[in-house]
Amino acid sequence: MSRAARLAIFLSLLGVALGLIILVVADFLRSSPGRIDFATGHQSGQPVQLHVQTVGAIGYGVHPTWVSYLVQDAHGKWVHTTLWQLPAHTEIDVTIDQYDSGSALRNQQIGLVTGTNGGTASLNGNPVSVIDSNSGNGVGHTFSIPSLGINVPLAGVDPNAPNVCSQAPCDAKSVRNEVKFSFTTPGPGEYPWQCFVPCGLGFLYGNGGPMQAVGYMDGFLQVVS
Ligand SMILES: [Cu+2]
Repeated sequence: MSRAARLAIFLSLLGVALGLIILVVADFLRSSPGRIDFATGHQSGQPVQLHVQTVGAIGYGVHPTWVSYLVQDAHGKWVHTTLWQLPAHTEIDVTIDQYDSGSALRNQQIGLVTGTNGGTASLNGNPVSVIDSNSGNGVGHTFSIPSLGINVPLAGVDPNAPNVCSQAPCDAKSVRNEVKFSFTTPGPGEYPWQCFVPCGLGFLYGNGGPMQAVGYMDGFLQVVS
């Protein structure tokens, strides 16, 4: 092989490698979630209304089949992020619209509601302190902030309902469970939150993919003074 031919092969391989690197970086930048700011302009002493939803498949973006959380911004728009900036020492009134089906929990402990104001949550208007995932439609996800001792199990919807949501953002036309609770933010800091149900279908023990990805089943409360 001539020197020119070898050089041509080398350069074309280099081109392919550079192209792949650019694709990976672009994919990373595109998938990096933004942040919703609930702290700026917040009136001291007023509770913050935090409205989130969980979906069985986000339906768009780089991982359309992944389970995910979404959050509603101040203008009512559903945003695909799990990074929330919140004011310190403030009551956060959370509403979670859970649109995903569920299963029996591997660990019954995470069927308990813990760490919320009053130690309780409401499920479709009824107070609950524990969900028995071995009956009904099981538990689909949890909303848990381990460093604050907060855990709220989210009961699954009937997977055979005629109106199961298949594309986010979901709305009241789809079958859902409405979970409400309040908690109080501590002082400033970064507090990781996550789901503890191994809901990453298709990944080892269900714990990969969306379970390990900020923006899907993990996030941060960025509490500011
Ligand atoms: Cu989950």
